[in-house]
Amino acid sequence: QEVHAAEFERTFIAVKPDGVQRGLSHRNCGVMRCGNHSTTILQPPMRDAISEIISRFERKGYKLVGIKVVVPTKEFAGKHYHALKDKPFFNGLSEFLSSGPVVAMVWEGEGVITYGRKLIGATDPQKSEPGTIRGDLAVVVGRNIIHGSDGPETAKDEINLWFKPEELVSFTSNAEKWIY
Ligand code: RTP
Repeated sequence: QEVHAAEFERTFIAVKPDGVQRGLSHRNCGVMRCGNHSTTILQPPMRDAISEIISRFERKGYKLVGIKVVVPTKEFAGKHYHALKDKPFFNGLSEFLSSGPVVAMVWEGEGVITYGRKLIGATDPQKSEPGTIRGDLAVVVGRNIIHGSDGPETAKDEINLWFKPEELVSFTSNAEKWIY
């Protein structure tokens, strides 16, 4: 089946500050001593939130077409979550999203918006199935480590909000004819 990259849909995925910090935090680091040197080593469960998320999308067959690390302002975070502006947790949520680095990504592929949400799992990690990103890696709703667009319109809006067109690439990977 011949499919053109241009036909594929795109979604906005973000590793939120909790997911990023889970990976970079020195809270649980170990120290290895070697002669006069002491080296900090991140313990395996703490170093892999970003790579784990990327690899789950990659393994499925989706394609990364944009990625950057940003610390959004609270105002920007508020724009991102504008649909939730009447919720009691809106202020805290915007503050939280702007509290540290976020890994912003655009993923491309057939069904990536809906299936991406499946990979992510239910909003509340207590309700996400094991095997999903939140089910496997998160515990509470306020720290559910990842965001994914919930439909074609939000995907378009969120991609436009976070990325300039020139920050996204369009390419056909060699693997594609074995995926589609
Ligand atoms: P996201 O937009 O982050 O992918 O999450 P979602 O669609 O699964 O959930 P949504 O209802 O859009 O909520 C956005 C984020 O708000 C936080 N939240 N906190 N009761 C609460 O304290 C509460 N409910 C939602 C979560 O971080 C959720 O991902």
